[in-house]
Amino acid sequence: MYFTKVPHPANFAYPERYDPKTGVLRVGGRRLEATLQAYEGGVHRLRIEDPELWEDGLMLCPLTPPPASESGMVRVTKGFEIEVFGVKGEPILRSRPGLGFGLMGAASIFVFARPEKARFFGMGEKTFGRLELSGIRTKFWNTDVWADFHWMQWSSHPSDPYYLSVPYIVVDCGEEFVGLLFENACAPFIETGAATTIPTEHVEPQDLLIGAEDGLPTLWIIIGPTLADVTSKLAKLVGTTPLPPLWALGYHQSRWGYGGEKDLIELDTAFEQHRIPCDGLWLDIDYMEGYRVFTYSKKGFQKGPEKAVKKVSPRRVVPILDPGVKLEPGYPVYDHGQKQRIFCQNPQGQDFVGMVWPGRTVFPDFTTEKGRKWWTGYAKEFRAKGFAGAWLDMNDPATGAVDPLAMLFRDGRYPHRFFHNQYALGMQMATRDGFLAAEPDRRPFLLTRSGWIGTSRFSAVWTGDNVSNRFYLKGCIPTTLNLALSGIPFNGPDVGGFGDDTTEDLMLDWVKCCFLFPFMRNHSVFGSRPQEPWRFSRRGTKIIGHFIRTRYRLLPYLYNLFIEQEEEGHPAIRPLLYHFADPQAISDQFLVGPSLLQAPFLDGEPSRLAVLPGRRRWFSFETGEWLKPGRVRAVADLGATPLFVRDGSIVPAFPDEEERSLARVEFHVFVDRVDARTVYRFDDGETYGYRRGERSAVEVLAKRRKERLEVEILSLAEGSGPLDYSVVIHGEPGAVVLNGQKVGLQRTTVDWAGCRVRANRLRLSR
Ligand code: MIG
Repeated sequence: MYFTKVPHPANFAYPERYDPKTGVLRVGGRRLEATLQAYEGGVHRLRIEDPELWEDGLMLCPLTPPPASESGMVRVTKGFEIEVFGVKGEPILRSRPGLGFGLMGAASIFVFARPEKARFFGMGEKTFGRLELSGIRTKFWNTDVWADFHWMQWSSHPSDPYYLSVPYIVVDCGEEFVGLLFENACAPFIETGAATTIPTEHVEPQDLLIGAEDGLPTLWIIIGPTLADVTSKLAKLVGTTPLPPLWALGYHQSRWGYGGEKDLIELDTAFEQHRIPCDGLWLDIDYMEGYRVFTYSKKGFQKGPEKAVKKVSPRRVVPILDPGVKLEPGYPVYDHGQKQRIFCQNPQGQDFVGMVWPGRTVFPDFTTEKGRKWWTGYAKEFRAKGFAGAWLDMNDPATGAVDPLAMLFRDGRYPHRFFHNQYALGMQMATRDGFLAAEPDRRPFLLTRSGWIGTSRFSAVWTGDNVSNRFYLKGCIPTTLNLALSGIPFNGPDVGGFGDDTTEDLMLDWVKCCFLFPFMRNHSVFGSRPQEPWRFSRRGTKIIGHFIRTRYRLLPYLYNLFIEQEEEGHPAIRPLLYHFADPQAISDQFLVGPSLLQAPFLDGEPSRLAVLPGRRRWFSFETGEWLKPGRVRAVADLGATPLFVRDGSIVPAFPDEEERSLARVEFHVFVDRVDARTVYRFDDGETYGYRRGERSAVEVLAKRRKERLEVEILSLAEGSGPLDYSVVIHGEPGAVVLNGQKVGLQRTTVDWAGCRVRANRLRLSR
């Protein structure tokens, strides 16, 4: 498998004839059939079929398009050129003339002329270090980065491809956006204008190429007026992320080396002592007996894992699960799988063998129903031990130094390339089923390393093995943002860095960068400098603790963003471009929901510029002032970070970081010149009750009327009971009226960014 080379368009044959009425398309002497289907809201599917060449139905997780529609915004001309029209009826993207679709053996390609001034985003999980993705040639092939690339490469340079693949690109065509999702798992590739990585004297046309080595070419085309619109439609198509349990949005502590009860208790005690909240305690491979999946080390758990889990409750324990099964007759999991013939085979019809942690290893075939069911049974038992989550590692699949191409699927009938990228997805599906079988009314929580289109329905994602350095700290923002734009909203990096020793400076910057990321977990490799929050100077520990506590205070806001995500497909973390014009496609700032803006320090610089986008003012949490939009210079401060809130916002927060009931919140009102409205929703944070109507909703309105601020709070639904609230006003209001009654104010201070700012709490007589 070549990672960085893609076929040249000149090696493909292009349409000779096309009959739009029958769909018959002749390319390179073959008779193909093209179907273009439009769906409501600007979603389209273009599919080219030839049953002799490509098999249909090889996707483990089918997509869910909106209802079909008669009228579409995509046209295929007689010469089989694809024309994409914008919402205003203008053509915004079209094939390079004559090159609408190309065929080379079983390989396929779509060649689009790059629209003038086009910008590109998405591409799933990439580490190019920038949000905008012009001039990139990339493949989509899940890799085990540390094993597949040299350390000189991954230690501080982009490695590509990466762990998780989503062959998706969103084209900013100027006024409108087009999302292109290539639903084909056979090593697809995308090129966004001639890449500059390999020197050549020839200037190639700036085309946008999308293709694959093999497999049914299915191209989804999503059109919308804004990035937000296209992203939400993509998310619904691939599947939004089901609302996670509240605890999963908390802080997580992991380290390679945590292996049993003793570690869990030590962590529990230390977090308690330092008064730092932490909901997830993670166990890496040492908790198993000799790295055998679904076993529990006798040394680590003298009284069994159930007891240990109970001891650290209500913190949750999340152990790792590797897909590889030790090849060892006598080990029940192996024997059972062997007997049922659920392992992947090699071309000789034997079980394919890789070399991973337990030594010689065989691999469950998650692409078959039978293989998944088999795994589900074990996952169910695992959940029943009390583990509230599972951490799915090595599902790229990692085979160590063994070439995975000899790993075949479905009784050896399918070459590796058809399912390589879907392997992790199958593991996620099977594990989630097991969790639900054991606890049908608890929302499962899974974290995975690799993944594919549809992973969003089953699992959160961490961005794999990074390194404790500034390259990875800086890169984590664009990586997470582009993942979120690619339909993988619940993701985050190893905070502090996995490989190498972190430093106090780096750790503080990392925590300040990621304390509001969708997923926040501190994880590090064995043998590296320990990096739990208390492993730093007293001041450092205090600062880390402060930002973790702030995350906890803001959980009601984050949780509501995840509710919106499940329903509408908007990710919690967003690039500035999501809501504002952003000509620079800023990679070192981001929005958390519509209201919060962060511009963290990433490079140890003494000061930095932050762009405050849009036309409204922004409240600075460092100074307590309202700032005009535009550029501001922020000065580095060890204990603080630039955090801004948009005028016209209401942010629900917990009254303190120990609170876990979503029925008790403070509404923080940020109204300078713009009125604000929000609907806060809550439920038990744990079960599927919310799908049965057990959810409450409260509408909050805040209007500035001259010197007076009018706040209205109305209950819209009480399926999860009434809300106990208070109100905090930021900025300096004159009088405040709440639900028509004048109310008194009480001075208070609020500290979210490492600085105390003055605020006013309403005196509520209740
Ligand atoms: O070969 O389980 O990315 O987070 O700590 C390494 C040990 C296997 C790779 C994961 C990492 C985890 C490690 N795993």
